[in-house]
Amino acid sequence: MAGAEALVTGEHDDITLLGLWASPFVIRARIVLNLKGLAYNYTEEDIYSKSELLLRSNTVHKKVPVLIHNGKPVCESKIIVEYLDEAIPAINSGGVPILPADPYDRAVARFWASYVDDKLFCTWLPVFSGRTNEERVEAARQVVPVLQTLEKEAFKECSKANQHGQEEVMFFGGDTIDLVDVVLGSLLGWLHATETICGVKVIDGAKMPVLAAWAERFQALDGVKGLIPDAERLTEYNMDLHPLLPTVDSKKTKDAAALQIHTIDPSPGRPAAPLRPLEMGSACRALHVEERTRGQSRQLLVDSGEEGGSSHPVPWAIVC
Ligand SMILES: N[C@@H](CCC(=O)N[C@@H](CS)C(=O)NCC(=O)O)C(=O)O
Repeated sequence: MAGAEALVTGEHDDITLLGLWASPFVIRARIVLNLKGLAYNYTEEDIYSKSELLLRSNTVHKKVPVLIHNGKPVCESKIIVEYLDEAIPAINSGGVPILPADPYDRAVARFWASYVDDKLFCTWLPVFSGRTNEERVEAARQVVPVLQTLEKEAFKECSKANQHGQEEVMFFGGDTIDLVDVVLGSLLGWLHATETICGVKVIDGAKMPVLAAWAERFQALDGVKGLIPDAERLTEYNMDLHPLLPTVDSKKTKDAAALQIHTIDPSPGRPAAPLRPLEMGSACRALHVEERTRGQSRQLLVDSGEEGGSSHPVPWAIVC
């Protein structure tokens, strides 16, 4: 069985990862590939113009990462991590198992890995997509107690720090890294970038000494170094994707003349047409403008800011 042999040695494995440099989900798959010393082809996807390969490899979600192992796609980052662990065991001295050997320890690791995705990531997400700085700051503040739970409960439980009686345990996996290290570690770039995005330091050594020290150790690992994007690059990417919406204060919005909105036809040679005027009623508190890029087309979403109010997607517009 040539296939089974290939799985054991890894020598004949053909591994491709479809990814996106800024994606924590992709980063976790890359960390595991690196830690296991596996050679793989990496293809950077444009998520606004997805490749045929991505579309046919992840027909359900059409998201990255997708691992393609000997022609067979595996989707969803935590499933990819577990798959790599099971299908391609440690193949050299640097290759470590990511899932704990004991079934109960595995269940505990899976619980906290899900907590990272379901609670930490979801709480943090508005730092990335929030429309105003206030929304971002509020989300960042809410992230802090979630991280404190990871520091106080998950780190102890997973690493068995209390049972071993060790002063300092290295990782969630104890002396080596495990699933929780990988899943949480893949978010470090964005957690650090939170400070440059909205001014809130979420992993603060003074308040979270265990987690801050763990983060330093994790990022310094061979196989992780170089994969966690720096805060400036992530912040720039974030601002391109989700620029903070210009907010026109209520005094100005009452004065319709202060606000002129024009569409600009995307096809060259055609004159800009005026956008139908926004209803600037007394309930109008603010005006939000958001540029969205979807595939080839660009849209400007103009939101009158009314309570439960309407948004007017237009092909392209300027606000002055
Ligand atoms: N639950 C998925 C999440 C993957 C995900 O959200 N990927 C994003 C990049 S960070 C993506 O491909 N987005 C493209 C899209 O939503 O169309 C996983 O763990 O792999």
